[in-house]
Amino acid sequence: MKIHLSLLHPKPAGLVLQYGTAGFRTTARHLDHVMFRMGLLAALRAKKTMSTIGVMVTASHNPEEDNGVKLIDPMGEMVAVAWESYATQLTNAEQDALLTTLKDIIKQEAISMDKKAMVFVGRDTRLSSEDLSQAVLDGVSSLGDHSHDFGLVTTPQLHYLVRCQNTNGSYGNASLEGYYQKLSQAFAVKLTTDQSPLRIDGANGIGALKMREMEPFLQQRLSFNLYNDGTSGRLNHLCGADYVKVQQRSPQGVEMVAGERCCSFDGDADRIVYYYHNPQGHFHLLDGDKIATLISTFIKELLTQAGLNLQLAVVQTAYANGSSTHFLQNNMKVIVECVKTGVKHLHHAAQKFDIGVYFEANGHGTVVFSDSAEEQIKGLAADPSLTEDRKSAAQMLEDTVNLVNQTVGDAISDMLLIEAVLAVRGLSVQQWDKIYTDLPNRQLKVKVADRRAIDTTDAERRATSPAGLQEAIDGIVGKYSLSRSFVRPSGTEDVVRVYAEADTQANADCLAYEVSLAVYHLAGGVGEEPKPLQ
Ligand code: NG1
Ligand code: ZN
Repeated sequence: MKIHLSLLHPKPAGLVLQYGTAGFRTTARHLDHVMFRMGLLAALRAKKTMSTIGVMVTASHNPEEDNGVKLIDPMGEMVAVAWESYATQLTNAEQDALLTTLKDIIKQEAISMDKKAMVFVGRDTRLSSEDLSQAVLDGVSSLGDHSHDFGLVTTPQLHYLVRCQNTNGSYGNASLEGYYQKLSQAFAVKLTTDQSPLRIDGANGIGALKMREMEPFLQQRLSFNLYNDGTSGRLNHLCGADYVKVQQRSPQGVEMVAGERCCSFDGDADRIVYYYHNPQGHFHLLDGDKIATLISTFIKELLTQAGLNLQLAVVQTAYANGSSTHFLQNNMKVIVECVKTGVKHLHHAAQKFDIGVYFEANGHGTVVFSDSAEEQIKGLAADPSLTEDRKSAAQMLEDTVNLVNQTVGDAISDMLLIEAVLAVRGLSVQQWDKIYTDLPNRQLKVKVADRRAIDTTDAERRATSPAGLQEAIDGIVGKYSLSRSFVRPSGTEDVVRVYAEADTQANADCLAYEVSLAVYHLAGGVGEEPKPLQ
């Protein structure tokens, strides 16, 4: 064990970081030692699981100056929760305690150190990502293990690569070419000729680069124009899925034409939202909830048409628009589950069903199929005795299985699926939008001295501490109609998030403001007091 190499990636004394909603995420200046140590941990996890493990260097939708790291488990999922605490322990161990901490983990997990491990590493387009991913590679090699550096990839591409590698190619070929081939073959739809080109906002990140790479594979089956492709603008700055969702406006750098559909990726291309301007120039957002509704309706209809009896569920978080939950439960009659924020929670909940569609309102989501569901779909699609109607539904379901990246939310794969559904169903973006009407909503952030002062329960919909906060929120919510509000500490930023929805935008804004004020006063707000929104 060449642990002395860790001295080349020293930990700033006293710095404490937490493995949050999506790994470690903070200013890039504080991450060199974290990356080295995540290289160590990934190698241990690879030995433990006797599989290839992934390490992705990215801070997703955060500003360019930040960076972060996520670990990927053998089937392309987020790393097991128990290992998140090892990640935190290893990251926070002071330099002289590193070896002991490492040995403790090896002992606790009874890891046999004689077999060589393999770690796949990828990174986004941030300036800091190249050096930081080198630190990961150094971590892996200091334990004498092997790594494969895939360089610039989207987060979901690395998840895909890891799964392919660990399933001996049955999920696809473990190369970027394999990814492009798999998706473009499944995207077999002939798009209707009246579809205007899709406008894609690449957030000046990796997604734009990878769309360019994929273009030849699609062979003009999808007509699109790329904006914010990273050639001039700054990553995630006034653009990208998070900006569009939170600001509820179109990004800079995209030419908006009334009625034409646009979509935005986030900085590592694991999120996507759609939007358009109506003829009056009003912005309309189609977020993760609208996407989940479109996809689950499509799958449900295909299941009926194919005569397949499979249980379909949609998994959401507290951020899902109340209208979407209502529509899914009451109109579509599908099972809806609400879980805590964070993809790992959604992913695990979705895996309990034959087919689980999960989306965060911010546009991170995918569909997961159980092995048995996949077998039944494939079996039916290959059955020569089927009627044309059932056969075509079964084949479309099979294409859907192949088109989705089942490991994690994937902007490129989600986009292709959405485009396919719109084309097959002959839906315009406006018709899709009309499936249900969102309740006006607002998301705000409040700075507090210590966001851990807030504890929540009931899938984060109620606060259990500090004392009096939930009662205050209940009181405020009671003043508005069709209203709902909740608060929770962010797992990726040093803030408390406030969400509110109500009958009008003005009321949603007032409600969000009043609740922010309550958080500020009852949970140790710092800096300026929240101000009313205009
Ligand atoms: P936090 O900062 O814990 O709210 C945000 C998103 C999550 C998830 C993670 C990881 C919201 C409200 N929260 O988490 O849904 O996507 O980032 O990227 O969108
Ligand atoms: Zn992301």
